[in-house]
Amino acid sequence: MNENLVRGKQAVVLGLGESGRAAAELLCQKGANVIIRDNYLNERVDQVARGLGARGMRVETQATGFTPCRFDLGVLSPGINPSVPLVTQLKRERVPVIGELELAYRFCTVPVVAVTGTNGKSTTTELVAASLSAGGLQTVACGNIGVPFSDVVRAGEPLDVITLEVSSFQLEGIETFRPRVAVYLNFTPDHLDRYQTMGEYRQAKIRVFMNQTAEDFAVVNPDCELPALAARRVTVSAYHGGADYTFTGGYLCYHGQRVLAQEKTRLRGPHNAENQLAALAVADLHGVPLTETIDALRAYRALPHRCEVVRERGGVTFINDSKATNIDALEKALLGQTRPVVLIAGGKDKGFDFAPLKNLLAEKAREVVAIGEVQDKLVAAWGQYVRCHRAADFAEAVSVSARLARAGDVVLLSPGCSSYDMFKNFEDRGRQFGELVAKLD
Ligand code: UMA
Repeated sequence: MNENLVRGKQAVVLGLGESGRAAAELLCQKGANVIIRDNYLNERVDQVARGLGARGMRVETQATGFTPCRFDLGVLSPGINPSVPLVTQLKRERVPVIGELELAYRFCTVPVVAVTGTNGKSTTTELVAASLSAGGLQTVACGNIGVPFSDVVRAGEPLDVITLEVSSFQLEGIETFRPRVAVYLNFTPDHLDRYQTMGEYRQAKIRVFMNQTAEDFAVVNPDCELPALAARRVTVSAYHGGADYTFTGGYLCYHGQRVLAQEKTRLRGPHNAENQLAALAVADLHGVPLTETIDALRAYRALPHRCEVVRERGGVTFINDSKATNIDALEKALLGQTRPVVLIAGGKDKGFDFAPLKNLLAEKAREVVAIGEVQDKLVAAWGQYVRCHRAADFAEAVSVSARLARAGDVVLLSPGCSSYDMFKNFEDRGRQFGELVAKLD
């Protein structure tokens, strides 16, 4: 973006979470006058608002009221549904509204690798960043993974490439965003509390390709239904022998040649193999020698809250898979279990149909402890196939699970739902699980 397009202009940032704060700081650095609007006033918003206020940015909440003002640009945080009045009013006033990702991209001077998909995005983003770094390229992992893209752009570090995790919410707000490499890992039901249909969710996701040209690359899973792509395709799949990168007999392979045995890495299962294959593909596109990528894949440790063993107690293994915020992730976690499972599942209702998991549950789970907003829905969907219990709160869920588990079992927290009905986020849920499990005698 030409800085003059922002300098001296009146910008409004919607949402004062991580993205909103970062977008406001970037706009301020580029010389815009910035107002930030957030529907909710809480301690965190108040604290961030003070910091920004000291640097000339004004924060308005529903509590303070929104001052009438003519804006030249609106920047939307990804978690805010574009259909809420905060956004529709701006659109009615014909103020151009873009997402935080688009804003950062307009000031970004470095090529971007964008990683999207329903599951595995963060792991793949980290694997890609580690592989590129191993090849001597300066990169950072940012975006939906936690560090806002706008912060990285504002910092202006001399990078060779930006490794960016992108969500469907972020992609809704792009206009010119054009990744040099777009990685599309998989597509399964999620976010049906935001999207009316799966089609709508897919439309948002495939926007990652919309500005790519024949000079760019799309690393895709051939299992995904995709439109014709302008970018050059590289395929990765753990299930399709015909893909460029495959997973065969426990080996990550390139055009049928074994590259690395997965058991030499710390990740397991076909879903992780696809994440690793995507990293191999991206590293190769950047000219990273294979030996360096292999070293990076071998050294990589799984992120917390993803099938993480937190304790062994009396022959029972407690596993924290709090990152499983949709059914597909829960299914993958169950498929990976070789011992009887006591499952803790449930949380905020995102509109999922839980019935399709009933046979897998009957096969893998001894008991289910249901939590959160979807508790009744889970019991109705699974109650005939596996013994289900309702827990009044999370502490009870953990203590009941521990009591139900026998030596040789696994207590698996893999909620299949987001956490916002009971926790700050999935990390908070996973952390509380670890603490409660640690306290069991
Ligand atoms: N708010 C309103 N009005 C509303 C809704 C929210 O004012 O109607 C305000 C809230 O009061 C809050 C702010 O908006 O102050 C929150 O904004 P946000 O939900 O966009 O959250 P951020 O803190 O900016 O975090 C976002 C991503 N969150 C979402 O997309 C929901 C983070 O991804 C990301 O790490 C961060 O930007 C930095 O890029 C998290 C996530 O859960 C991990 N992502 C989803 C997922 O992975 O499934 C998409």
